[in-house]
Amino acid sequence: SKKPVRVAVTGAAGQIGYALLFRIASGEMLGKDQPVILQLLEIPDERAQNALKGVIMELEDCAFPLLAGIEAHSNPEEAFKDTDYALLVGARPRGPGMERADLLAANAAIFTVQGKALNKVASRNVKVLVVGNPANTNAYIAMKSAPDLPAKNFTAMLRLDHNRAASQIAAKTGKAVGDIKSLTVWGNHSPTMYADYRFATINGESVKDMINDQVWNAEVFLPTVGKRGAAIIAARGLSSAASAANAAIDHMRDWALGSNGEWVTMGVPSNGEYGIPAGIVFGFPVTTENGEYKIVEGLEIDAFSQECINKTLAELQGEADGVKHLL
Ligand code: NAX
Repeated sequence: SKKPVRVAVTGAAGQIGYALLFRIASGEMLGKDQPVILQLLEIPDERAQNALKGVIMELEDCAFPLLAGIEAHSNPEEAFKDTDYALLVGARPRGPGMERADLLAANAAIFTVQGKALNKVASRNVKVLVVGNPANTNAYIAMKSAPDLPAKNFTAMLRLDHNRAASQIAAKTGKAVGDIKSLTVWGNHSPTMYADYRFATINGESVKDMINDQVWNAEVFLPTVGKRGAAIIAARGLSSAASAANAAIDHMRDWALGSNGEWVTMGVPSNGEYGIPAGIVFGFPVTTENGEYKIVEGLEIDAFSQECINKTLAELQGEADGVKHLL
């Protein structure tokens, strides 16, 4: 049987953590033959650490055959020790009256510390997924704080936006969501993201031709996907958790085990593709194989798409400028 791998999860006592850890431990992320050791991080606060203890009791009570160990931590340098995968879910939420700049600064502090800790103690091949918002900029900060690790190992979660886009397209076309191929979401995980179905197909047929309605694209589809998080908060009184955890599983599973030639969306540091400045963590279409992702290149960007990409890029550059002095 395989040697266990180490999976660090931050914010482990939060709502996404509660929807995520059980699926990692059951083998849905890394395969039904891959034992895992969970290295869980929470803030030192007594309530958070107690909640974490409760989650660990429940994990134990599942008696997952693949769960080879569970650790609880309050120090990132211990939580990230030798870790092969790091899911950075914990972040500072926007409090009442908190300005965007304060939010950026609070998260910059968290992700600087965590980036440095990864740099110091994680496996040199660690695969990092940042879920905590602002996810792209937090990934950028962690990456910049970890100069000894390959930049390409730092990614941000755009997969929830991708999956939301797929579900809207399935509803619009009346086709099965699992048959949708070559969909992507460009840019920032925020309402400015650009979900792009121009290249998408269903059973070989073009989705764009099937829908053939640019007004629906611009005025219904994009705002629906972009504001889906807010719609869920309005309905549930809490932000998306199970769907976010599911997207994190999808992202890591595809990265680790491959996408079999299919496109998936990941937020990854640009190497200059599509004119996105190098280093900016941007949602791109990628394919994955042998534990590596590759940005799909050479796609045509029409005027409407360019405008959408420019808008989400401008927002990301604004966020990067906002934390520049902290790095
Ligand atoms: P919760 O508030 O339920 O849980 C967050 C947990 O993180 C808390 O238990 C908190 O104590 C812990 N935490 C805070 N700072 C920490 C630190 N420095 N080290 C370790 N743990 C820390 O939030 P939840 O609903 O689980 O959401 C977590 C994050 O995901 C939020 O930032 C949220 O905005 C973000 N999301 C990102 C999504 C994406 O698609 N990228 C979608 C879903 C979600 O909104």
